[in-house]
Amino acid sequence: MFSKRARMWLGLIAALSLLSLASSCTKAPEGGGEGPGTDKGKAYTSKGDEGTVTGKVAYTGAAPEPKKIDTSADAACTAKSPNLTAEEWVVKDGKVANTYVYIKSGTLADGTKIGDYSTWPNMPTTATLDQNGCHYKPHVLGVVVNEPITITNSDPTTHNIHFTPKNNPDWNQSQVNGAPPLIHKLAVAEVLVPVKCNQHPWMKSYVGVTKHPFFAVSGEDGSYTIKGVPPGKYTVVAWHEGGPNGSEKTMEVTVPAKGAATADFSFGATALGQPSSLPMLPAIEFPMMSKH
Ligand SMILES: [Cu+2]
Repeated sequence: MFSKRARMWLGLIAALSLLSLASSCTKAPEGGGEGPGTDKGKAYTSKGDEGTVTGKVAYTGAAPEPKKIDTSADAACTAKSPNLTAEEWVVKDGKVANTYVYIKSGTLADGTKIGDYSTWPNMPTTATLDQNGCHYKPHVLGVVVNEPITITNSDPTTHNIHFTPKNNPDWNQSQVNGAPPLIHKLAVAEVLVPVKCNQHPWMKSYVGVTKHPFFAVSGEDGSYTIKGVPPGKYTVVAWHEGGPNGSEKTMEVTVPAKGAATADFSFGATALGQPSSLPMLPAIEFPMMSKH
């Protein structure tokens, strides 16, 4: 009888240990490739006290004039977009559109890091990149890792969309007039991925890829809002294209419970926000720069 009870206990212990093993295995799904939020990391549960980061992006000084694009290489482009201009700087009344603003890092009020999490409430599930009038709409797009980007061709011509990332695989696909949409996903966080068109060298777009949904792109009035941010202290970065890697401004903010933090940025001559730290290279690295 005793041995029967002992065997029962042994069986129970074995079953319990198997159960705990199984649950610990399902806690952290590996692989990070099946869809948004499957990357390794914790899931954030809303506490109902989330706030926002909001602000405006300005241009100080005289904004560069938009350059006219010569579309004569493709008559279909010229016909549809006779007055196409470069979107490197879209400035209206001193406010800058197309600036990608995101939370780069930070610590939540409970001491955890924003990078500890890979699943957040309200992760975006779909984004669209349209080729329309021989330019990309939108010009700057934010997505989360593995979010499907639907690429459409609204033009009576062939485009060849070409993602040129550093951390993700290179990807380029031809899309003829009337072809069904293409779907592309980026599995690794990267700010930002340049996108070009192999048919039309002037076509450019930038896609920011993050593990969290805390990003926004400034509108024509320069404003942006990042919602659902847990209370905490964060480094907010405003990225704007230009040069080989774009230019960044950073700012530290504190998001209060159910409150808003303001982070205004400016580009141009005198700028708000700290320029991101550039490595000080010794002069010997650039002998051609020394004066003779
Ligand atoms: Cu094109």
